[in-house]
Amino acid sequence: MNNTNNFNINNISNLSAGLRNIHISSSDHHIDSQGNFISNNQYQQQQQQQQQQQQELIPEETSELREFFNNPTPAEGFSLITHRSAPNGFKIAIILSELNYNYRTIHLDFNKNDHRLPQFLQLNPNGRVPALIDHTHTNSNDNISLWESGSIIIYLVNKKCKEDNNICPQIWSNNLIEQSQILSWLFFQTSGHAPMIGQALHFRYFHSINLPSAIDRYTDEVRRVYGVLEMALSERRETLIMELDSENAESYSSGLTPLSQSRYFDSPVWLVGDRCTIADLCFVPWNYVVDRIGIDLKAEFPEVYKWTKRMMRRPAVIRALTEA
Ligand SMILES: N[C@@H](CCC(=O)N[C@@H](CS)C(=O)NCC(=O)O)C(=O)O
Repeated sequence: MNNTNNFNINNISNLSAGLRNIHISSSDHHIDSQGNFISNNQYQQQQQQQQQQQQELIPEETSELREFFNNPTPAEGFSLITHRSAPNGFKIAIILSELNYNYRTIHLDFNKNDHRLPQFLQLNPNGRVPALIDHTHTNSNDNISLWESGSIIIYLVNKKCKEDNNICPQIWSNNLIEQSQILSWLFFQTSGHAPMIGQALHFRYFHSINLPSAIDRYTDEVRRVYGVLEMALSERRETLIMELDSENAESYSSGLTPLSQSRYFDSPVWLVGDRCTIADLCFVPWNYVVDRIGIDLKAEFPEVYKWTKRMMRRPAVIRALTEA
């Protein structure tokens, strides 16, 4: 593991590589897929042509997803339908991997309109990734299909809990209060964190015209969200230091000694309880790409940075980010 600012880990590049292929726009020019500068007008014409081409499904087109639907092989475990650069798909890969579930990944190709295939829309009426198929239901011939990353995560941890005679996996809880706290962060991630980064990326790299006010609005909102996380993690840090470093507690609370001098300043802290849960893990893939919208976690949100780095060292997370 490399300790650099942007969490470089050998081969954890599917996500980043996908995002790095996007076209970078500025006020009066764009860069096309061959790396040439083109004007706004040319860019808009290209976009219109692409959109027209995408209106129709091309039946003879081949793709991983079409292959998957056309030749259903006897499946075991789970099938995760995602995209090579979709952070929401990596979220599910991380949880599957943390729970030691077997899964295979099918990559959908938006350029081939895979997301409009009727078979895919049956799995996910929203036509987005991820979608997950659970092939493990022995008492039913039907595979269970799931969509919406938050809902899929809750399904997986509850399923594991049931399989293990109601012993919950470490990343979940069977305590109602803790569950509700975990779910608050999970819902916050899916409704307030991911979509804002998605919009910031869109207006920065994909939108047909340059709209600085939209870029600023979404980037500022992402910063606000990271402020919420930074505050929560800093509070956990303070509580941890006051508890474990009790002989110096007075000096810390009077401000004589900065908390950063505590030997517990780099100890793990988590959003809920004293262990890593789905509340924390769901943020990882998005934290990994946020530098693309000009946010430097290390400099601006140091607790978020330490927390993310710690999660990215987990073997299950490394497996998911390199294999999914
Ligand atoms: N709320 C959904 C969001 C799904 C979503 O928007 N996924 C992105 C990839 S991370 C996608 O499919 N984007 C394609 C598009 O917007 O056309 C979830 O959490 O599953």
